[in-house]
Amino acid sequence: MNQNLFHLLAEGIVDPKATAIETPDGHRLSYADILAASARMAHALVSLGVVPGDRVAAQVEKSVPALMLYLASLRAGAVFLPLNTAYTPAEIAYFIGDATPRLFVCDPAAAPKLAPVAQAAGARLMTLGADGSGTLGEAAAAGREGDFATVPRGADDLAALLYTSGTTGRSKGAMLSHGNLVSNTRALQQAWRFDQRDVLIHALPIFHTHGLFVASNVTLFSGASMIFLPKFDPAQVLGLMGRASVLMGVPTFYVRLLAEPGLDRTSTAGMRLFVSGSAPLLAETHRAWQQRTGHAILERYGMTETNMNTSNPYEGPRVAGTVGLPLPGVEVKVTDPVSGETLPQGQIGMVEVRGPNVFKGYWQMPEKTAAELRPDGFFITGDLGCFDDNGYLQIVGRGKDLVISGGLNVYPREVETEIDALPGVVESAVIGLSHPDLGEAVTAVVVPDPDHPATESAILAALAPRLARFKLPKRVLFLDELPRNTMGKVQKNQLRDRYAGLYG
Ligand code: MCA
Ligand code: AMP
Repeated sequence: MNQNLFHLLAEGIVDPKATAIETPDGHRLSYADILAASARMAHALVSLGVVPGDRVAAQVEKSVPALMLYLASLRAGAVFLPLNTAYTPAEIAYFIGDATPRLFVCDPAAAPKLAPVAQAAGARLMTLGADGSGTLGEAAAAGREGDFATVPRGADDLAALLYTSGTTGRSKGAMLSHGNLVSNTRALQQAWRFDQRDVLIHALPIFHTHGLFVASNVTLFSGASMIFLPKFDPAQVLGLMGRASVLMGVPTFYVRLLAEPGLDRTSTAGMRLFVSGSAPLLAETHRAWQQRTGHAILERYGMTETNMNTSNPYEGPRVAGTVGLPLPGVEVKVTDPVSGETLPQGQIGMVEVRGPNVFKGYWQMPEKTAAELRPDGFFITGDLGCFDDNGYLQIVGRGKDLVISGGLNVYPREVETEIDALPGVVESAVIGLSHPDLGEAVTAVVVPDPDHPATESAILAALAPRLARFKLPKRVLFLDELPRNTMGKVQKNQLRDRYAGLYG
């Protein structure tokens, strides 16, 4: 049986005339329109030489054509590789050099600076604008064929490759299969009671798991519709709540919405569900939201490698500060980080997960895969947690050195490597400090060269062309030396304590 995610999605369409996507400019696409548009795009991919198993990489603005590119890649049996629009050409060079895609699709305006990057990786460069312009958009529009035989795929065949930075070394491509994505979509549909009456406010980017898989796949598999916004704007989102039913967001969405004076019980009365994930939701945000709107935000927990693992219940208490219960079909255990033995309930340890949601390993990195994915199928998440008396999981910290800023992951090692290479710097430590809007703010602590000390502005200016803007430190602080333990390891906890409160 064909286990291609798109085939299963299409097979489940009950009403082809129902609206699947609408955009703020009033444009509507029915499910029949999606079938036809993704078919035309899939024909264009095939005509460009894409064969099953090929990677199709894309750094494109969030738009309906961009979503069609994702669906078309699935239909053609290709492996879709979405890339954050904030990545610099230097960052893109690594991803496409590693993944060797057949095609690299970028925004028409970015083509001149990305052409050499595509060429170096041996990828054919195509362009796709948010309005459907560009060489790929034109190729799709030229094809009249509104039908395409979706390529048969098995559950274990790859559907997507999503890069996630490692604590050491370079980013790793997490290989996600059709079976991974479909099983998680179905688990979430069931857990969150999605059906064709739902209208999702889609304000997340579509280059990560949250916006691409959780939000889009769940909506489309349910026959529901989504209001597809190019980016998150709190006033616009609030204004749409009168005719929507669900919002999915990172905690920063909820913090910013709480600053909107119009957020109250009346403006949210038609909504049935607010979901938060990708970073910890502060219990105080959860409580403030409930007081203002009467709704309890449903917090869930996931990862690029595993899709979603746990969720607070739809019916039953949604407990602030917890990420809820394992989703159907997902096993979660808390283990001793050294021995790997399961710990008794209540004890803090490493969170490990197993299930049909767990990825197939890291692209061409068997040693990294072996280090994080146990032979019995449990994936070592790098998150520290414990189960409470009611079986709810709490994430209490991270065993991995990672900063999550506005729902986007920043690996300190990557930023430190760039800073350490700059003139006037002896060494650096990059930490996350509590930030009222972003949750955590990337902050650099630098030991300057006493003879020619680097300045904050010089460091930031030098990093800007190298790193995506969300990775740039919000502040650079200077110290004569970094605190170290007897083993010589930098004590980041001491730095976090010392500068706690920097951002208010
Ligand atoms: C933008 N900037 C940021 C961030 N976003 N800085 C730090 N952290 C960020 N997240 C910078 C920009 O570079 C710019 O800097 C300035 O802030 C304002 O940019 P702007 O575009 O206006 O920002 P924004 O539109 O207000 O964006 C903030 C945001 C956005 C809405 C929170 O970052 C966002 O949509 N985050 C969601 C990310 C997400 O989908 N995560 C899910 C990953 P300058 O002024 O210097 O140019 S999937 C995942 O984690 C797992 C699987 C899971 O469980 O879901
Ligand atoms: P990513 O690499 O983008 O897949 O980020 C996954 C990481 O985000 C997880 O390993 C957690 O550290 C974090 N995360 C996601 N959801 C939550 C949540 N609800 N609470 C705390 N941390 C979360």
